[in-house]
Amino acid sequence: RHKFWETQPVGQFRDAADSSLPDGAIEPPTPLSEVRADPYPLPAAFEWYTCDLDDDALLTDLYALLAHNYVEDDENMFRFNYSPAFLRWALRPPSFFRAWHIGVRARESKKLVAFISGVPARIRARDDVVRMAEINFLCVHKKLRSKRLAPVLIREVTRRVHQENIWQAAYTAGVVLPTPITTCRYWHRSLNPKKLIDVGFSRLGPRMTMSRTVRLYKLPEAPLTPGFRQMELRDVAAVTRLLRAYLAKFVVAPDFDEMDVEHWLLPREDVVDSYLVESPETHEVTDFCSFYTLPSSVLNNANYATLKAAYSYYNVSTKTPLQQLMNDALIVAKQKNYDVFNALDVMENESFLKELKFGPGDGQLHYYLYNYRIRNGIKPSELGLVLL
Ligand code: NHW
Ligand code: EN5
Repeated sequence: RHKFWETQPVGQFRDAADSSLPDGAIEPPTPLSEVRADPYPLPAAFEWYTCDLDDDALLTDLYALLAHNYVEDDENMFRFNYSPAFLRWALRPPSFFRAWHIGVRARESKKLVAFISGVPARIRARDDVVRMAEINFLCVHKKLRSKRLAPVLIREVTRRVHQENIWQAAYTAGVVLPTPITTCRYWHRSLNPKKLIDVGFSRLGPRMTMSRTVRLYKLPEAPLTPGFRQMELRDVAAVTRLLRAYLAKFVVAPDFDEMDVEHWLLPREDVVDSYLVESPETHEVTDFCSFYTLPSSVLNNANYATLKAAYSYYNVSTKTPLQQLMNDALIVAKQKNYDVFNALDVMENESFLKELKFGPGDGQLHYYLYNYRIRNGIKPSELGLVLL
């Protein structure tokens, strides 16, 4: 059934019941001298192209490839529209490898027709901190689908990751592959219900009028928690301490240091937003919340071209109840003109979703590890990892 995935060191559906297999690597590393030295062959009309994200022309081409060919919902009403600034941020964390930004171009026209990327990360599974690649932005142009190009891209990124002596990877997908470590649900909190209904993102509930719906989702003008403010560079050490202590509670989570926190969580306009609570008395940083910005193109709508969505990222509460903290996140997202606030049922998110009027979406997100087995998988609430 899975001609490609059956050949890969991933949990196989047929082994799912076998709890005698140990946690950890499925196959051992091979000596670097045995890692294939040259790129996998592509069909003759195409060539590999290592992307330079400093190059504005390349970035524009990558943006356009994804804006027209990347992920859509199951009814093809919306398509992710990652901004150029977001792509630069997502692909250039501390110690990134340029060789892991892999394009495929048409030899003749030089048009970018496919892409896959990896970035390095330390990810902890139980008590094992593992150097991994986070794989994302796998995309094949719509006109080149179902020609088995994706397996070539995946093998090539695997080879380039192996060349850095890294043997594990983490990735998410909306489709079921062998074998998820866990399956999460998307939840959505309307901020601009009228627009969401107009574009078909949500529906008017039974026995609900538009004005009742608008009232239902109304939020205060400004955050309510005293000491709630944007994160700044001077907060990196305190946020790192808070986040490390919090992520230690989960079975699978990133192992962030201060450099990671500075990159992934320091606010960048229209890319990532982070807020914290600084105690007005002690000036201690006690709570933290963040979201990233990922608009979707609205396909085939006469009135609107894009939906502005915020996605819950990492949140930590020690003094302010998580529900109150996330209510403030909703308030600032509304102030900043987002149409919807999305969250997965990971970490402790279940504790605020219903209370804050999030509703379950029709999309799921499956989490995967490559060459790493976790017996019997984990629950979404045991997962402390959010990929972009
Ligand atoms: S998930 C988003 C993926 N992208 C999209 O959905 C964009 C729209 N779709 C497309 O561009 C986030 C194409 O449909 C794609 C497939 C390119 C998805 N992951 O070329 P063929 C990520 O980026 C398998 C993995 O004919 P296609 C994470 C499929 O099961 N595999 O199909 C990426 C089949 O294999 P099988 C996927 O439609 C993680 C084969 O591809 C997949 O023209 C990558 C068919 O290939 C997916 N999302 O192109 C893995 N979708 O065995 C990283 C389909 O079933 C692994 N397939 O026959 C780790 C690597 C690093 C290791 C380092 C140690
Ligand atoms: C790799 N990083 O399906 C990501 N989104 O629910 C790749 N549904 O937006 C994998 N279908 O439920 C991504 N509205 C996998 C997700 C792909 C995109 C996707 C879903 C997630 C989504 C919306 C729109 C559905 C349109 C028709 C949805 C209902 C919202 C409603 C608001 C009010 C309260 C109840 C829920």
